[in-house]
Amino acid sequence: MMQLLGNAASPYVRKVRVTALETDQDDEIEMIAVATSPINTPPEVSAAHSAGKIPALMRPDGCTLYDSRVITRYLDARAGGLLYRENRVWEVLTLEATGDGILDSAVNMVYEKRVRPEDKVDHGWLEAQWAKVENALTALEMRWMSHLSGPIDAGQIAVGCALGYLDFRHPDREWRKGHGALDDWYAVFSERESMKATVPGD
Ligand SMILES: N[C@@H](CCC(=O)N[C@@H](CS)C(=O)NCC(=O)O)C(=O)O
Repeated sequence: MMQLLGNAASPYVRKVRVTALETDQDDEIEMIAVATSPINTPPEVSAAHSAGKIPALMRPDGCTLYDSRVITRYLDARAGGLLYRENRVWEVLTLEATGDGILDSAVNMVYEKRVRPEDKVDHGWLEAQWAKVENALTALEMRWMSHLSGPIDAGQIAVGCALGYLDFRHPDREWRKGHGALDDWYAVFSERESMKATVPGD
């Protein structure tokens, strides 16, 4: 049995769980629930992941894997390689990086508001992070819609988890406004069993 250090609120962990479900490996992974923040790292997380983050996948037959992109690619390789198809792997990886980029900014915003004392929260910095998210949403609509409407892959999973996280933590930002094509795509993608089984919660 493999063990996944994670929790149900982390969008990076969700990428891994969706991948496990889509590749039919969910019953081989047990999730060990842990809470992390940049200023509070449980010892089991520091022991498993050098940067003290989740997800980390502990395997009985090999080294512990991190970060989410490494774990999703490992699980896919184990299942036959359909989510990172060789003939378009650079597109898949770039789309995955686009989804992860949205997450990096969106997660940073949550930490800025949650971890910093209220009088030290930098609102200019928050807006600059959101501008990165907006820029990525526009790039997805301008360049990636035809790829997104193809067969499921790791890039789509990353984008799906990123949009789900915007709904979860930044509903006030209304990401759908001005991004109708992405909204339509997500309405269909979020109905997948793997997405419905991993809706984030605290
Ligand atoms: N690039 C990493 C990001 C992982 C990450 O930032 N996870 C958050 C939870 S959502 C975390 O553990 N944060 C703790 C910290 O920043 O120290 C990945 O894709 O796995």
